[in-house]
Amino acid sequence: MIDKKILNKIDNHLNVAEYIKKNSNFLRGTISEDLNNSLTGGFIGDNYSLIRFHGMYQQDDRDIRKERLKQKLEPRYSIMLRCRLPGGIITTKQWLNIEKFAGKHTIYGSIRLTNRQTFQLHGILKKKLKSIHQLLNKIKLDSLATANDVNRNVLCTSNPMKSTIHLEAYKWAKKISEYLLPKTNAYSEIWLNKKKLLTTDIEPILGSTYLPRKFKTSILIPPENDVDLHANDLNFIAISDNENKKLIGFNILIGGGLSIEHGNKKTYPRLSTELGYIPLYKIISITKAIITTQRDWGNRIDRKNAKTRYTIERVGINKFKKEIEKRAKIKFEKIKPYILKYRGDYIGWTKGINGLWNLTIFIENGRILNYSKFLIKNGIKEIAKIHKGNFRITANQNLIISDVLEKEKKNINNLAIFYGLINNNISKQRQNSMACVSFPTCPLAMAEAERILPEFITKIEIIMNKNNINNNYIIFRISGCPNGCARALLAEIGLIGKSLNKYNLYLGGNREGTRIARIYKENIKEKEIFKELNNLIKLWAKNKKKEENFGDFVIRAKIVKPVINSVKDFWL
Ligand code: SRM
Ligand code: SF4
Repeated sequence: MIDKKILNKIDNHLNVAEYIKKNSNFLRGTISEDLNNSLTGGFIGDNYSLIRFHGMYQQDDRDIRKERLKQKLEPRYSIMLRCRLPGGIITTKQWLNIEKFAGKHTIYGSIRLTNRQTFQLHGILKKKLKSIHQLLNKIKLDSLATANDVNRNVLCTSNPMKSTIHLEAYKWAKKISEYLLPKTNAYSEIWLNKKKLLTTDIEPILGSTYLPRKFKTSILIPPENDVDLHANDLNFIAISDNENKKLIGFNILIGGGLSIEHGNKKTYPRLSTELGYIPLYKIISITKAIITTQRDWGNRIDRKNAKTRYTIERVGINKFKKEIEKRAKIKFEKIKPYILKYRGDYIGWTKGINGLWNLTIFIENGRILNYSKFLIKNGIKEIAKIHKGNFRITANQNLIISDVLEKEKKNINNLAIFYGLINNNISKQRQNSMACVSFPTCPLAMAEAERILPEFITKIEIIMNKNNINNNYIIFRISGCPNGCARALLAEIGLIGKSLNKYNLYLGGNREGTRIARIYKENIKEKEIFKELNNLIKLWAKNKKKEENFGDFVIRAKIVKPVINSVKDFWL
């Protein structure tokens, strides 16, 4: 661990995270030594941060933290592991292996689907870490680069129902993910017991100090915006030929992101900016140019200002674009027309144009667990045993049993009904709501999110019923803190945790996910939240134009001013 005082003497410019990376020997640190240290359940010093590059976060159970401190015990440390799963596709064989491990070594045996199309395993003890990495390796998965200053899990529109180009788009998500992976051998040495290579590590794309901050990439197939493109640094919008049969290229959009800090006006959410269109063969050179420009130009002094969106605002979008064109030796063509319409998943059975069936299962909070009423986890396991296709995790924390043959459908349907995976009573409102993990595992949580979402939705459902609009819905999201993991700033109604039981209430995002919500009430408790929602939903039900959605209504009715250019007007 580097002494901060020494650091300041050496250089008082770069932030500490930069020194940790620089001195990590290409992400090795002393992780191996820490693994053998049985005096603590956690990782010490720089390793706390370095294990993130390997896809793991050190956590403790916040519900019992105070009690353990009182008893002079170390917090109950354990590790959350996040898998790398570009486009969210996992084979049923892989699933069965993961589910077996989770059953033995995670909190309540749970698997948590995330809104970046992968899964997290919470509560793994340090001594079990090598086994999970070796298992992942055996089934051709890994958790490399799912956290910290690298390109994260690459998203790809998940619903295969309508699109002939889905498979091609997915292949690109995988290719980009692999292309941008760290090249260091550290992961293999530490977790897979592979020998240290004699050659020197080099990181031709990410560089020896990796990126200034996390970097997020998405591929989306219009009109779906299920991946919420505006939460990502780099976005590829799929463009197909005139017959909509072949992928021909992508529109490129950059600089999206949602995290803020309460009251810190130097932070702001930002929508992605359109750069232009590129044909398929230029994808890799464009990807490299964009990520290396952010690598070289991103702020390494202030981490709160280090993401691509801040770099773009500092240097100007035109300069950023020119640099990309120079590095990639290309000229962007004009953006090709596209429309965005939906963000949700199609819960239930749908038939793809390839003749295969897909069953999208609604998973509340993405939490795959055996509940007392429904054995969700067992149900998915039983389906995995007989299903010949794949599973797909969606960016809305749901699961698709994809590419089901006609002859398989009946058996899968029966299992899904038996285990409560098909439930026609789930309202549209519930389907279009989302929360982040928050308490008890997230160290940054300020207020509850996942644990209170179900009950908050029930209250919204009651209000909708009262106003005879129970067939309608409002995109509703709760983030436990302003890091904004549930993408609450792109919701029609968003709650962002301020402190225990208190939230800021945001209104005015739209259904398509192309408008940022604005703060309406600050620091309010549940009772006040529902008093406000009661009034607002009643007003909407009474005064809305025929197809007018809640987010558009609150803008038209001047309940909140629209956020037009978030860089300038988000904090007004
Ligand atoms: Fe997130 C940090 C959970 C999507 C913005 N996020 C965290 C950590 C790892 C807390 C930490 O740093 O110790 C949370 C772990 C909680 C736990 O116990 O599991 C966490 N983030 C999640 C997940 C699991 C939420 C979910 O319920 O699905 C999502 C995992 C995605 C994945 O598989 O990779 C998740 N996080 C997001 C998103 C949404 C997205 O990417 O589409 C955002 C907002 C978009 C953006 O980046 O602007 C997001 N998470 C953050 C931030 C703020 C980053 C920033 O730019 O400042 C942090 C804090 C940080 O990185 O310092 C954070
Ligand atoms: Fe944790 Fe905050 Fe992200 Fe929720 S939004 S998971 S509380 S970091």
